[in-house]
Amino acid sequence: MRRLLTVLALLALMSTALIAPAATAAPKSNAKTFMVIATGNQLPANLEQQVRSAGGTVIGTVPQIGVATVTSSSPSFKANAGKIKGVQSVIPSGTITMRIPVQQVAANVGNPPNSGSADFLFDLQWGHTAVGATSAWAAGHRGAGVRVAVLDDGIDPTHPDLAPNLNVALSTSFVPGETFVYDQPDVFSHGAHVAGTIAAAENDFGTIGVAPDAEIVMVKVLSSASGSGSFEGVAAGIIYAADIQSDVINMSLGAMLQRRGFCFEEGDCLTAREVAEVANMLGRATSYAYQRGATIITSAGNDGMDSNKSKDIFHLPSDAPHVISVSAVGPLGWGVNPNTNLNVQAFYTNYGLSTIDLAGPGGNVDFDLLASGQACTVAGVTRPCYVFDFVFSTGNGGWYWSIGTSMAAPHVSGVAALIIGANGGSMHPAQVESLLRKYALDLGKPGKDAVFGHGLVHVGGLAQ
Ligand SMILES: [Ca+2]
Ligand SMILES: [Ca+2]
Repeated sequence: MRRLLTVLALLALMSTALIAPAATAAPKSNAKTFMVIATGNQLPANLEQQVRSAGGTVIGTVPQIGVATVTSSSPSFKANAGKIKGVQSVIPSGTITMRIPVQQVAANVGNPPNSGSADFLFDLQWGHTAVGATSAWAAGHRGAGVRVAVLDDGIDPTHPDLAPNLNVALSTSFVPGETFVYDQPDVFSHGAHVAGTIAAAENDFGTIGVAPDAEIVMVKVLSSASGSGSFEGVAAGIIYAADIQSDVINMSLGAMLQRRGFCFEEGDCLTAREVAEVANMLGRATSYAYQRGATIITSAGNDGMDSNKSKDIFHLPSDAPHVISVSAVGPLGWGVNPNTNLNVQAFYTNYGLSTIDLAGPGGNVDFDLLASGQACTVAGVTRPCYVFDFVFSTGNGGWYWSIGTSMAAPHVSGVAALIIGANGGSMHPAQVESLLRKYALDLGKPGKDAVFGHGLVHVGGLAQ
């Protein structure tokens, strides 16, 4: 019963974060925000003036894909703006939770004073063993010359593990009123965790990323406080990342949407046709980035669902074109037995034959171990044993453990950075994906399958 309750508690935690739009929307002012989507990738000439005539004000544009953000308090704005020549649709804008940690545990640990240990916390990072990272490092591949844009909720730019590889000048924010810095007092910066898995520095301190010499650019598209973002903000972030010539774009974020319609946190709802327009807009952004040479890697989501089973649901941005969608695996009891299988399908991961491309280490929960209360000590750190099956990485001013497909995707981004680095720092995304598939370890059913896609991401092929 206790185990069942724990499972239910976790699932409840997930589902409240996931499915329903918040019932208590923010107080409404008269002004509403809209996405104006052009017929093609080009915004109509003198759009600002035409929007003004329709009763609105342009507050932002993504001209590369023909998208503008507009506010208006006129009840007839939507109908009027829809008549502007070259405008395909005018749809309500809003935010939706796209940062979905399944569970996280803070870690008040650090390099013991005078321990003499190099990157002491590396020994908690079983994900590196799963993907074979050290074999690539030994062969000289460390991601040098590779730029990875991390679209997320911000970062701690002063963290000793992150600062060496963070490009502060290029880091930016598409969240109104927030800088690229994680601005909350807690340690749980999702963006810092993801960035550290990709490229925490090897500096005799803390943790190490899969590609410890890669460059990180933080592109904030989710609010640090709420984990919410807008679809046009994500699209703008993708375009920005492409325009600064990012080699890899990591998006450990997303939302499961119903094709027949859904509502934003602010209360405005989209029709089926408008949901399709949102998907179309994100597809324009991912296609733009792909054509400019970015390998795009996203988390498949934590709903524990076979996304091929229901035709009414899909996950964005992982189901957008040219995106590598990553499911999650993890051990069950690594703290008890360091030789345990690291590649068990995670209980929360989404899966689906046509949606999953690769699997990555995202962490798992052994519910029996959790219920037992047993404590383990790994690398001098003592915690309940089940915690060690989580992914350990950097946070805001420290480190923490977390699980989710959000943790799996950055392992793939790190491996992609190693592959691109080994090719001199540049590679066509189709070629990157081809090598990711080639080097992956086939798990489960032989060949491509619904849970692991083409297999568990791995760098073994690079080291040969
Ligand atoms: Ca380090
Ligand atoms: Ca397989």
